[in-house]
Amino acid sequence: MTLTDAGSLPAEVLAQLERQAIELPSWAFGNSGTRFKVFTTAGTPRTPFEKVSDAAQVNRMTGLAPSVALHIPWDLVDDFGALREHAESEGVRLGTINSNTFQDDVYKFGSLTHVDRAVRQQAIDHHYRCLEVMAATGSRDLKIWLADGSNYPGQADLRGRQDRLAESLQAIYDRLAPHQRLVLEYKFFEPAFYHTDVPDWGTAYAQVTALGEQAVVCLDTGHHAPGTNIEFIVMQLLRLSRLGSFDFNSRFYADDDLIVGAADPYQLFRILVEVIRGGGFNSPDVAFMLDQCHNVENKILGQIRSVLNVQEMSGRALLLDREALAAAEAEGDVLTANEIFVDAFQTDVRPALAQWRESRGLPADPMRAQRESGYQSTIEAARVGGTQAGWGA
Ligand code: RM4
Ligand code: MN
Repeated sequence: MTLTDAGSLPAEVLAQLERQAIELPSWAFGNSGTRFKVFTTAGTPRTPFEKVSDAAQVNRMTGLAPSVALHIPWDLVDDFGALREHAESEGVRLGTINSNTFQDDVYKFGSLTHVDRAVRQQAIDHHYRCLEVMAATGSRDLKIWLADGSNYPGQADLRGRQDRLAESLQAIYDRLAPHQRLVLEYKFFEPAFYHTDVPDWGTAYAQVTALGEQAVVCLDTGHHAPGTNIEFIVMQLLRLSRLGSFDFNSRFYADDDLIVGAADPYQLFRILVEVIRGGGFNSPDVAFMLDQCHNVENKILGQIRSVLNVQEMSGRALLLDREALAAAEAEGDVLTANEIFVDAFQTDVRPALAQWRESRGLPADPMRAQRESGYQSTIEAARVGGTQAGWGA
């Protein structure tokens, strides 16, 4: 089915889509790559200010991306108040602060889990610094992803590391302001190849529940073993009131950080169905974020494509006829239930969304509008001498 005009999308679906907000990662606008090569691109931001400007351009084209996540220390600036004002002047705000304890030599054998108390304290102090940044930026969420792990059996005491992790996280948690949250992100492997200290949702859940109500889990869609039923995890974390945020991206093999919805649109649909089912859609408790790297494609267009993919798939998921589905489920009518589910997934909402965007003063086709805007040629001329931001900076 193709919904050709905005009127064919139910008003309650449009009302939900109107409130949708997807946070962009500052690092998506810097050059990134693989361990083989980081290709440079013309117009790459030279400063966090320019990354924020590029993110604001995505929001201007789509109306979907009102905030930008920062990575510390990649996005350290002398004056975060000035960065905040810059963001506001561009019509966006600063969002989640992501800590980085994976690039200093001292963290070779771990950070918050390290055997050496002094190294653990250094990692804890980095998070205290992030909390200071959050006070200046007005951010609510401190997101922690750890590279901690080991490469060889016997290299590390798994239990000891888990106990130290709990202690370190508690030290950070205890400094949160009442409105702030600690968001713990899991990932099954990489850079460590034998064990990872926060490898799965269960470990993240166990750690955050021990901390208290202000600690929640981040689900990065690229951080599972192939074949994992991610929507089941979404359901479970929502059921347990601990799903704090998403890092959306897609993958074919490992943590590929490709454009969300590019590798498996049906999986994205299934995830969004569970988010809606569990009350996480447009909920302040569940932050929608992208965590992607555009190694070979244009970065601003890559981000526009990404938020549009999430919007389109949200529209389809909101169309799911839940009453009919519940009836078919109750009757044990397997094939009718599956047809109802697949019907929603197969509904093309793109023409209807284009018309709806236009009715709200947004470009009907944000990709085309960006290509025709002249923004890219302007930044390419203005940012000569731009260096790599983020990875390998
Ligand atoms: C990690 C994780 C984090 C991100 C870093 C750059 O794999 O996904 O969310 O901040 O990469
Ligand atoms: Mn992530």
